[in-house]
Amino acid sequence: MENIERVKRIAAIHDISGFGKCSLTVALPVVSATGVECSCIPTALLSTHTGEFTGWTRRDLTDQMLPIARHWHQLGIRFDGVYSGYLASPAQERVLEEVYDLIAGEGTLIVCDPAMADNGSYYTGFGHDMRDTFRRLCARADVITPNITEAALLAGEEYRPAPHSREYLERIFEGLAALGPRVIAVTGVHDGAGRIGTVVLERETGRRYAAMREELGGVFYGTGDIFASAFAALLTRGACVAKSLELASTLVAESIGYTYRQGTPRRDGVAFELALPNYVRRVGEAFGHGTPAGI
Ligand code: PXL
Repeated sequence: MENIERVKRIAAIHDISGFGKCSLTVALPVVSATGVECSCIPTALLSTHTGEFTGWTRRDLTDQMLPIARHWHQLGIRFDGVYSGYLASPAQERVLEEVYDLIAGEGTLIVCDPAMADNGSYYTGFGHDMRDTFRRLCARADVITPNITEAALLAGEEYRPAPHSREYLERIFEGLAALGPRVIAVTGVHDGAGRIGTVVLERETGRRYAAMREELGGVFYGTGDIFASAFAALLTRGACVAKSLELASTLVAESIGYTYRQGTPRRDGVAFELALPNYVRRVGEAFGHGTPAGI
């Protein structure tokens, strides 16, 4: 037998929005494209995401989450990563805690994307109780990936539109670090020089990393989910924080680039499908194409 890398496995816990390319419809392809297996526990089923669409259908799947996790536990399935995002309600916090107890062992990377707000406001149907829920869930996570609105809410800071000063970011990172995660990635940061991107604090080393690119203006739906899916999968597969940030950010930037040039409606999501081939190639190079000599 050839000595090749074992395929790592992630449990993605998100809603499935049938149209609009976010949450599970993004996590499944992006995690797979990273060379990581993606199992999923849907938190809710919607016809579309809730941003800029009206009239969407929605079914809360809280009652399915624990039975799924119990079945996996009975089967002895092990997970290298558990990556959660959009929850149907604050009541899913307790369910998620139990899911962690059932499927996350020692060495399982817990990634929490506190998907609850953007551009200074909560998503439809959410309020401060969701912020309190995510504060507790982020305390249990190794890695968190809030956007700047979510980061300000979690850190107890006021939301400020762009640009984001160094001193404002410092206060936000301090507040998030107090919650306890090892790696904090804040997306949607504007540097005041026409650039937008992600700033990461790795607490063990105190190192900060930033991936900033020219801003194209406006809102691109689903980009936070693309970033978090790639970042979670790269870290779970074993890449370092710097490489994970670089690869995940490039995937997001290229997806936005294709969408911008195509001029498709923003609410429909970004054309990440066109950016995936390059992403897969870069991931392959980074990991030595599955040989044990990767990063
Ligand atoms: O992309 C985050 C997200 C996920 N799921 C649902 C959403 C949103 C953002 O609006 O509405 C259902």
